[in-house]
Order: sequence, then structure tokens, then C-alpha cells
Amino acid sequence: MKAPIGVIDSGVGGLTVVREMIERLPKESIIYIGDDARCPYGPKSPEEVASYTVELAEALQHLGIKMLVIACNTATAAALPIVSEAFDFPIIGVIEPGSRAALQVSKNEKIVVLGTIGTVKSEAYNRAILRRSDGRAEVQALACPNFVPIVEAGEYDTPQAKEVVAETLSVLDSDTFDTAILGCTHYPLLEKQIRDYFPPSVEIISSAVETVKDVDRTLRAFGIQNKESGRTIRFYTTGERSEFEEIVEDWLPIERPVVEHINLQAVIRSKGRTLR
Ligand code: I24
Ligand code: DGL
Repeated sequence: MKAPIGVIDSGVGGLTVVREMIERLPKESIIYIGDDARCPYGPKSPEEVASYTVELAEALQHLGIKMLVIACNTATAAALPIVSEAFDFPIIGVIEPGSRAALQVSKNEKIVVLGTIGTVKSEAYNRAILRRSDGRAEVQALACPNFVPIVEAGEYDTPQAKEVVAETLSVLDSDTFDTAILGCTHYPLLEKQIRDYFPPSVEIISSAVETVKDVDRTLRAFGIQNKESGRTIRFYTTGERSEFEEIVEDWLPIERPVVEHINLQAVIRSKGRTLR
């Protein structure tokens, strides 16, 4: 099936998932929407995040997708069950894949999740991990609200970043877990700092790769892989086109990326007509 896979995020962070998709799913077309106008989702209420997430999914439905990936941890935590009920195409989030990977590498089933305030408050990771381990796992979750601003300031590889990471993680006792999940799109950019802070025995899981394995499995399970050649990748932002484009060019191996501004309500209201 030639239709694109939709990917949604609160902004540009979900490009970490797109990067893995480009590499691991070379035949699949992609449409990405980043909700930069309303980013960050991390500090917002679950009701607000859920309504934004449904709106993004609805816009992609109008643009004609065959499956949806919610690349944002906060949106997955707040809205995956709601969105899954509301649409006919298969939908996957980033929390199940990350939880599964953590349980696979952990020796003692003691896991810490790092995420936004919304993700931590939702306890969605705690529930996913406990369900998968038949209640055996011990899960701690820590909100790291200072991490996203450091990454977005482009300061993820600085002494200040190292300091903020150390200060934030200092409340954890590293004897009480052997695996840490980077439960936010932006945290892979701080992986070096997080790695350097924890003892070497702590395994670090980032969910992007695991999520793309799930996408691949889902495409096969539904028999909707693309077998034709000439895939396309398009990006939409609810915010500034040019800023978004710079980050895409910097982050993805795409020569001349197609990036456009999107008005979600205009797309949703344009009944039946797909804007292509
Ligand atoms: N990284 C992120 N968001 C930003 C940024 C960044 N600015 C510099 N870098 N800005 O997220 C957010 C606000 N913008 C976004 C675009 O539209 C308008 C508002 C992390 C991105 C992860 C892929 C630093 C930076 C970069 C390129 C790649 C990675 C990166 F410029 F961290
Ligand atoms: N994309 C969000 C996440 O993965 C991080 C940025 C935000 O707070 O919106 O949780």
C-alpha cells in the first residue's frame, strides 16, 4: 500500500523517530506534523494534550495516511487510548516499545523512566511496564522539566547541560535500578550527559529504534507495506516553516526537504478533499 505513514509530535522532537524510519523503512512514505505553535506539551494538562493529539490525527486522516505513529511521549501518555478508539487506521505510540525494550535488557526489572511532567504524572510507563512484567517490575519515574529547554537552546553538549543533568538526576539512587528509559523525544540528545552521570552498569533505552521495529511489524501484520518505488517524505508545522526546515536539514539525511506550514482546522474542515 502506497499511502504514507503519519507521524505526529508536539514539535521537532519526533524527528528522532523519523530518522530511524528513514533508515529502517526505506520504501515507506512519511507525512510528519509538528505542533510547534503549541509546543511544549510536557507541562500542559492531559485533557489539553489529548485534544491537540486528536486534532493532529484528524488532519492526517484528511491527508490520507495508512497508519499513525504518535512520536511524542507526552501525547502517547495522554491520548493513545483515546486516539486508538477514534480512528480506523492502526496507531502506535512510543511508550509500549520503550517499556518492552527496557524489560528485555534489565536484569533485575528495576527501571527508572525520565520524562516530562505530563508523562510522569500520567504513570503510563509505570502501567505499561508492570503489565508486561506481570507486576514484578519496580518502576520509578522522574520528571526532568529542564531538559527540553536545554536541547531547544542548542546547548545539549555544554558544561551547563552536564550540570543540569547531574542536578536533576541527583535525587535518584543508582543502586535502585539497572535500566533508564529516555521517555521524551528530546532526551537522546542528552544521552552522553546522562550516560556519563550514571554508573556504567545502568543500561539506557531510547525508544525511537524500538518504535520503528513496531511500525515494521504492524505494517506486515496488516499487509500494508509499500512495495512500489519512489517514496516521499513531507513535513508540516503549525509554527514557523523556515525554523522547522533548518532543524530538518540539520537532523535528517534529506537534501531538499519539503516543509510547509499547516492550518489544522482548515485541513479538517475541507471535507473529503485531500490537500495533495
Ligand atoms: N532542537 C529542538 N527544538 C528546537 C533545537 C531547537 N532549536 C535548536 N535546536 N527548537 O528539539 C524548538 C522551537 N522551534 C522548532 C522549529 O519551529 C519553530 C520552533 C530537538 C530536535 C531533535 C531532532 C538544536 C538542534 C538542531 C538540530 C538538530 C538537533 C537539535 F538545531 F537538538
Ligand atoms: N515531544 C515531547 C515528549 O516526547 C517533548 C517536548 C514537549 O514537551 O512537547 O514528551
